[in-house]
Order: sequence, then C-alpha cells, then structure tokens
Amino acid sequence: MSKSALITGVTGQDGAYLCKLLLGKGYKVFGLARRLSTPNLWRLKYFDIVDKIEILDGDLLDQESLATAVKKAKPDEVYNLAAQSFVATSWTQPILTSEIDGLGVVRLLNAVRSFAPHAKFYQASTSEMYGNSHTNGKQDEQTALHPRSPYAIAKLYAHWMTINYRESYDMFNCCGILFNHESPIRGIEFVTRKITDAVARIKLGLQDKLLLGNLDARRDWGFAGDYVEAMWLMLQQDKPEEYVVATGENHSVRDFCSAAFGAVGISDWEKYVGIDKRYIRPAELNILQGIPNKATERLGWKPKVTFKELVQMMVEAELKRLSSNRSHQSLASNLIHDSEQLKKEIKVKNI
Ligand code: NDP
Ligand code: GDR
Repeated sequence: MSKSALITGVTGQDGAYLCKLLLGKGYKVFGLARRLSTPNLWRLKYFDIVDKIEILDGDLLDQESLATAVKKAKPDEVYNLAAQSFVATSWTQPILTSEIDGLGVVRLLNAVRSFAPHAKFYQASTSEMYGNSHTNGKQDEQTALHPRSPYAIAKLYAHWMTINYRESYDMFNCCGILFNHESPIRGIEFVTRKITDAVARIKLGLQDKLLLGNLDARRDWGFAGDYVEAMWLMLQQDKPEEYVVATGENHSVRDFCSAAFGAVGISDWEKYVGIDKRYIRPAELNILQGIPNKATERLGWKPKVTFKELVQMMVEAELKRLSSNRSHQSLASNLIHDSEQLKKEIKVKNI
C-alpha cells in the first residue's frame, strides 16, 4: 500500500517541491492550506500537481482544523513546513510570527500525538537559530544557538518542543536545520529572487534600478529541490535525529548580484544597484555556512546544484516568465500575476 503524507505549508516553495518529490515516489499526498481571499496555488500549478494532491483546509493558528486534517489524512509522515518565513516581517509582526512559528508547531504536535501517534514528523528548523554563533566560522549540529530575530526565536522554541515531544512521548520527530535554499519559485521578497527578478527586468528594459540592504551578508545558498530530498531521507532512518542541510559554501549578497547580472552579460552591475536603509535589519547575521557532514555520512545526501547553476537557473526562469507574460500564453502567467501583486504589496509595506 502506498504511504500517506501530510504537508503543511504546501502552497510555499518547499511545499511544492516536496509534493512533487513524494508524488514521484507514489505517496498519497495531503496538503494543509489556510483560507485566503485569493487562493495561492501558483507554485502547485507551476508543477501541474494541484489535481494530484488533496488539499485540506487548516491553519496552524487553529487547533481544531489541525486535528481534523490529521484524522482525515491518517498520515505515515507529517512535514511541518508552514511558517511566517520572512525574517524581516518578524520584527513588524513578532506576535503573529511567534503564534504561527512557535505555538503553531505545538498545536500540530498535539494533533499528531492524539490522532496519528506513529506518524514520523519533520520540523522545518533553520540556520537562523545560530544567529552570529559559529565554530571556526561555520555551523554544525553542535554549534551553540543564539537567535537574533523574532522569527529565529520562535523557530528555536518549536525546535526544542519537537525534540521534547520525542523525548517525552516517544514520537518519531526530526528537525532539519536547513540553510537558505532557493529556486525559481522562491517568494519574491527574499533577496535571491528579488535580485534575479530585477536582473531580468533590467536586461529586458523593464526596470532601471535594484534597491537592496546589506550587500555584505554572507549565506550558504542551495537549491530547494535538493533540500526536500534531505527532509524525506531524515524520515526514512531508523532513529529520529537532527541534521544540518547545507552546501558547505558561503557567498555574499554582492557575489549573488555579480553572478546574476553576469548571467545576462552585464559586468558593470554596480551602477544598477543602490542601497536603501529600509532593507537593513535591526539585527543582522553576518555569515552562515553549514557543515553538512552528518547528512552526507548518515543520509547519503549531497547537494547536486552548485551556486553558479542555481543563479543561472533562477535568472533563466525569470527571463522565460517575463517573456511568456508578454504573450499571456503559459501557465506561468499565474506566477507572474502573483509576483506582480506581491511586489506591489512589498513596496507598500517597505519590506
Ligand atoms: P514559504 O514562505 O514559501 O512557505 C510558507 C508556507 O507556510 C506557505 O504555504 C504559507 O501559506 C504557509 N503558512 C503560513 N502561515 C500559515 C498558517 N498560519 N497556517 C498554515 N499555513 C501557513 O516558505 P519556504 O517554503 O521557503 O520554507 C518552508 C519552511 O522551511 C518554513 O517553515 C521556513 O521557515 C523553513 N525554512 C526555510 C528555509 C529556506 O531557505 N527556504 C531555510 C530554513 C527553514 P500561504 O501560501 O497561505 O501564505
Ligand atoms: P534570510 O533570507 O533572512 O536569510 O531567511 P533573505 O533572502 O530575506 O535575506 C538574506 C540576506 O540578504 C540580506 N539582504 C536582503 N534581504 C532581503 N530580503 N531584501 C533585500 O533587499 C536585502 N538586501 C540584503 C538580508 O539582510 C540577509 O542577510 C531565509 C528564509 O527562507 C528563512 O525562512 C530561513 O529560515 C532562512 O533563510 C534560513
């Protein structure tokens, strides 16, 4: 019999990639999605998988809806990817972020414990939990945690609650400490997609300038398609544990700009980029670079897409998307519509 999985955050970047992966493995996939005034299914449409999964109504803020979803899905595996995931917004909405990213996880753990106690559980933990803490400039599973944003603090609470439920109730709970991972369907407000979108627009003559914050921040950027494989592998092990998932390299925002503009043949990119202090965070993380040795040794996991290939993939997707927007012909027009709308909102909110 095929396995069944419940994915929260199914409408997000990782949710869409994970759905695609699990459908390919023959899983019956249930996706939890919250009610919005306009359905947000563009990423699932991008992979043409909306009709291949069952979407269940639910919200991490609503205990009853989580219980109902777990009872309905009877999952063998639960992947908790839902979150208010934009770090900058966590300073303007710290309480909502804590409710969703912190207490929301406990609500879900309670529902799983009550109605699917044998399900394996994955929690989307994050490298943000390290803050500026490091061991010789890098982070692994042993590095001290010192979160520096309301987002990271809520995630740290959820991380320890997931471990606590494992230790207290013998649940099969794993936390993946994932470093930044990106793709052509990354949210438009994250710096990588903001850059690749702007680069394509500048190349096509649709935009003049790109305004950014801290160009010196360094991140360990990988490809989302690779990272969801690590999530799945964690739940296939005999023992539930924590794993760092990263490429083991770091690059600055400046490096990302240079590579993205370079991908469309623009070398004098600095003349298109300005600094706007609205994008500087109240507390910044200078450098994140993971050591994924445990994931490599125990899970046999390795990233396949390099930094250069990731940037190239994202820039090419933007060019294709913007061109098909002009002809209004492809499925991707949905994506364009949403991204345009989001960009307008972002402008209004100054994020
Ligand atoms: P996205 O922001 O793309 O997706 C977040 C998802 O959570 C969306 O489906 C969103 O739904 C959903 N969501 C938000 N609030 C609620 C709520 N109250 N109830 C139910 N669902 C909700 O994030 P990613 O896919 O990039 O990340 C997936 C997870 O991994 C997140 O938990 C993130 O914090 C974590 N993470 C991400 C990393 C990355 O680099 N991408 C690195 C480390 C951790 P809607 O569409 O309705 O907004
Ligand atoms: P991050 O991703 O905060 O690392 O969280 P983001 O892409 O937002 O920022 C990365 C770095 O770029 C700097 N930066 C800018 N960021 C944005 N968004 N916009 C700008 O204009 C800009 N200019 C410079 C930021 O200051 C930061 O240093 C992501 C999310 O997916 C989290 O959910 C996840 O947990 C972590 O990655 C790991």
